Amino acid sequence: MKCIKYTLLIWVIVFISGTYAQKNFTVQVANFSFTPRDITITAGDTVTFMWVSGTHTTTSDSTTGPDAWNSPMNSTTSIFKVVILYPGLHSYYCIFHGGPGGVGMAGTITANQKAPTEVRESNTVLTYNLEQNYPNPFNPMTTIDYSIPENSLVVLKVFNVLGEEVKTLVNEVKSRGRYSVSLNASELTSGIYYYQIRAGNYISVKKMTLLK
Ligand SMILES: [Cu+2]
Repeated sequence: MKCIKYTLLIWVIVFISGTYAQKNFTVQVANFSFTPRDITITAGDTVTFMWVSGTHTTTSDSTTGPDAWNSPMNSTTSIFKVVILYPGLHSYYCIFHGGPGGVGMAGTITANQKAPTEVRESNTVLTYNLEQNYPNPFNPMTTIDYSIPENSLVVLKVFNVLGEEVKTLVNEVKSRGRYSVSLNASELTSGIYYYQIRAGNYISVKKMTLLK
């Protein structure tokens, strides 16, 4: 019984640590600017608007529902945090010094969809390993599996035949485990591509074919 409990506990911990780590972005609100003005985040991340000077608002009515917000920004309300839940473009502006058209004090938050990365196995013996994508050839979706035996910074990138980087699929510290990451190549042209993983001292490259 005890053993079953511990096994479950390990699975739960691995599951939680394998999910996307939420990040926080800060935008400074001053006379008469948002800095940085345009940011790119992942849906689920938090954006903190930090008051610097003047009297402003940070307002978004570009979406209806939880991602629309309106907050006064003056010295008494100096920090406003919003969790961006939905992928897409979220325009924001200051009511006093700008407007929804992007005139004056206005900016954008581009929220990308969370990468569907997940831990598949964990309590088995693991080595650093990059597996062949499947299906291959593919159009436009394919899956790449990899495993890491210890917590590591994992960088997984896609390159074209000229060695130019075309996509970053993973760039974060991952806990020990086996992972699956999807590649959507809908905006790439047919041809041979390479995907490379760097984790710890491990580097591996594999070839794949996009056939449209
Ligand atoms: Cu303003």
